[in-house]
Amino acid sequence: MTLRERATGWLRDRWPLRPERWRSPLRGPWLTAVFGLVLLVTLPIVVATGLLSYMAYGPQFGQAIPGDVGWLRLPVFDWPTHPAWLYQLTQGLHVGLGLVLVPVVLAKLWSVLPRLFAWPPVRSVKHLLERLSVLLLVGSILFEIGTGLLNIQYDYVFGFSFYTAHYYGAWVFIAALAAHLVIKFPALVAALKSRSLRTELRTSRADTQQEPQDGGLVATTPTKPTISRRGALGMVAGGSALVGVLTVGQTVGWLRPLALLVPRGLDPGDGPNGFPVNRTAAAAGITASDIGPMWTLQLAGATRVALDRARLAALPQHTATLPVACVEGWSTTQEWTGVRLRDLARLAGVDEPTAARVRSCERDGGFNSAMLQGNQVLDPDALLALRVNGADLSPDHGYPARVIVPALPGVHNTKWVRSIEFLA
Ligand SMILES: Nc1nc2c(c(=O)[nH]1)N[C@H]1C(S)=C(S)[C@@H](COP(=O)(O)O)O[C@H]1N2
Ligand SMILES: [Mo]
Repeated sequence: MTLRERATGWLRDRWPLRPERWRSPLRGPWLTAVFGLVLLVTLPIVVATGLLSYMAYGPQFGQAIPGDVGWLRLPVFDWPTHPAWLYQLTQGLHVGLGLVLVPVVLAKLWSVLPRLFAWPPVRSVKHLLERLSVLLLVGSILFEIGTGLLNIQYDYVFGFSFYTAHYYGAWVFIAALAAHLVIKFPALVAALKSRSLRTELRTSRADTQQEPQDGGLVATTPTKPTISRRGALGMVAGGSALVGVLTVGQTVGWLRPLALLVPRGLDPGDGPNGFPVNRTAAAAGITASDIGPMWTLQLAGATRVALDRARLAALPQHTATLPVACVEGWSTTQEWTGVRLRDLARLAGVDEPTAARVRSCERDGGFNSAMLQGNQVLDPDALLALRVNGADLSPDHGYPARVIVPALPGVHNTKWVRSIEFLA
């Protein structure tokens, strides 16, 4: 034996994660491929809806984050106003599906642990490249899950912009996933064909046998199975179902008591204004005098107009049932009444606005202004709402007046509106 062989042999025997340590008889290419197939079908939906959310924020106005993404720029289009639940659907899918898939991602990682910690870590240049792509893949998905989870819990522990990090992290993940697919697709197909799902779902623990040795995933010194493959798949599916049940209440109102993961409390109170509040008037620094009897709405366009609340309430009113759909995944659909934005544009002398800038009474902070596209101003259901569910807006929901536009990301439905400037 050469010195080199002896040295690597010595290291290998002392490597705490050496192959003999992974002893589950369930690990094997087929099980890994089943988890892989589930993720292959679903993760692209999470990625696509995430990128759509970026588009919905209005990158053409520089109000999507990060603002300048260089050659990663996506095609610019006006985010539609129909169907009104479009952003509720895309963002609900992004956050909801992202959460539901966490158990599957963890199971997939568990299934390939022996390979992640294989010894020697690198055998050839090709092997090195393959391992680098896996490192980026695993690193980026854990990063996206971690930042996403922290964000929906409003826990900005990290010292960087969530949006910027989550956006670039997504592109690392997209690139690594593409490379992984090119490398692994033939193995995925072969592994899926190697066993029948139906048979596995009928196999008890006592009858559970290892997959044939593959020189990687399948244990060389297996223990007896403590669970069948059917049981393992059921456990992962059950974990996903549990997360799903704890999540749907974010959108489906009557299931809200089950939404244990929502950070803003389970009970938004009752009455016409009894629905979730993202930022309260107090948290936004809105004072009683900001929204008291002296409040007026300032309109600007071809002319300037100031309207107090009584004059606004005397204008033709329109009612529409529309969701507030927050980027953090929760949404709530209510019946809003107020003045059409296009009527206000006309009052300001702009019949065909190409955009509008809405400002709130807040002194500073990221939420005190939002740009709307022309189609978002002109939609017949786009409102400056004064009332919700038949009652005046509460201060927390934006009294004296708030914007509510179909399919608009929640954050741009500005509350406590002070001024609207219509651009021609
Ligand atoms: N002026 C102002 N408008 C705002 C906000 C804010 O903080 N300030 N929060 C936005 C966000 S992020 C969301 S999701 C919705 C929530 O509306 P709600 O609190 O009435 O449910 O309001 C939006 N409008
Ligand atoms: Mo939001």
